[in-house]
Amino acid sequence: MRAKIALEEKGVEYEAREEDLLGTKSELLLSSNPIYKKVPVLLHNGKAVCESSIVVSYIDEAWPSPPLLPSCPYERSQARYLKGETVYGGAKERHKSFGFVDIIAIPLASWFYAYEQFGSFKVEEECPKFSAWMKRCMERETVAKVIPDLTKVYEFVCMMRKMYGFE
Ligand SMILES: N[C@@H](CCC(=O)N[C@@H](CS)C(=O)NCC(=O)O)C(=O)O
Repeated sequence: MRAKIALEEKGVEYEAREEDLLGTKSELLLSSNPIYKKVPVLLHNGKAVCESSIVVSYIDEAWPSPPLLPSCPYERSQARYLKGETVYGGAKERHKSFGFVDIIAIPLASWFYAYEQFGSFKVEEECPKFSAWMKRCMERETVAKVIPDLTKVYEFVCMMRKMYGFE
């Protein structure tokens, strides 16, 4: 999702190949990411780029416009720091426009509807600012195009719960 949103933001055309992560992984995935054997992998000019945040950085450098990271080195460092640290807390307070931190964080939010169903809580009530940020991002065309239907994510979680014997 991170890689796809970044490509959408840049207006780059791409071909997406899905992997059956519960079944047999393709030869292409195994040869492109032989160490971790995980998605996503971005294939560009015959070379493989692995690890989602590295893929997003690569996309930002390979297609510089519009930039996903601020031009000021300090602001860039903060965006990279927030990616791993307080993504949910302060990201939107600091960064006014949609960019790197949002792309890293918003796919995680696609799980929240499912968490609400099982956790008896509402993100909107517990974290109103986070919830407002989530809604704004979800309404963005590039995000809406990529993020799956939240009820499908919920169904997936139900399936996983059954598979791992939580029900
Ligand atoms: N830190 C990695 C995590 C990648 C990852 O966990 N990918 C999962 C799907 S979301 C995967 O390929 N799982 C298959 C497996 O672990 O065998 C990233 O952000 O790219």
